[in-house]
Amino acid sequence: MANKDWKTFMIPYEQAVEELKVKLRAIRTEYRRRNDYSPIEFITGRVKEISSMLEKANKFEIPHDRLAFELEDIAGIRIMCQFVDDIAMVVDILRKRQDMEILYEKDYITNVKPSGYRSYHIIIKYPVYMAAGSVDIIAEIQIRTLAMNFWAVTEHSLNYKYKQSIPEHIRQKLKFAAESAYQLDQTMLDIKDEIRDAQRLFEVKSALVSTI
Ligand code: 0O2
Repeated sequence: MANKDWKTFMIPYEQAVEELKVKLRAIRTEYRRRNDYSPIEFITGRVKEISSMLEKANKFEIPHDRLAFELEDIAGIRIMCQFVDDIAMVVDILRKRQDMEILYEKDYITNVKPSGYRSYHIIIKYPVYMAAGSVDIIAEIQIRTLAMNFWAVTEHSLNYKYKQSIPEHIRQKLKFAAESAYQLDQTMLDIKDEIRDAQRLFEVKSALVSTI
């Protein structure tokens, strides 16, 4: 397929990512407007680079006409939460939605990956309304804490640097760091109520200052 055709192939994925970011950010806005605690801290989204999509297709010998079915993260959304138990709240919110169908879920928090990776993945089917009609696309939503995200983003960049072959001594450090991030999440969970009270007070103070 020519580069121009790949760009056309990506249009519904780009639209899906934009729509999902708006819709999911609206959940956070709603909680905030009601002065309630939001289980969503922030959201990012991206479409896979055409080059890395083709690299993955090559690696797993996926024919190009099967990519839309077999590559589930061409459209990817990441939801970051402050606390581990926020993840279950976000999953519940997503399970109730009518605008997407959950195909399956992967719990890499209970089933930690050998690398140390923790995250909750939901694979969805999402309809995108294009000029010619609707197209169902597959997208991946990753839900994780800020600590899990810090670890994953760092490990991802090291994997990129070392072309997927991170030296053993660094790999060991990363595993240790993953456990430290997990411990941090557990400790923060223990004092969640204290932290939430403090954040509420801080928000009231900031609002007062901004009106002066
Ligand atoms: P990118 O650049 O983020 O798009 P498999 O790898 O075959 O076991 P599968 O089906 O490809 O599994 O998907 P998986 O592992 O459920 O989820 C794939 C995505 O999850 C990855 O996409 C990463 O975003 C993230 N992920 C999974 N494992 C790890 C890990 O060990 N470290 C980090 N940092 N991220 C991970 P891509 O395409 O690999 O990368």
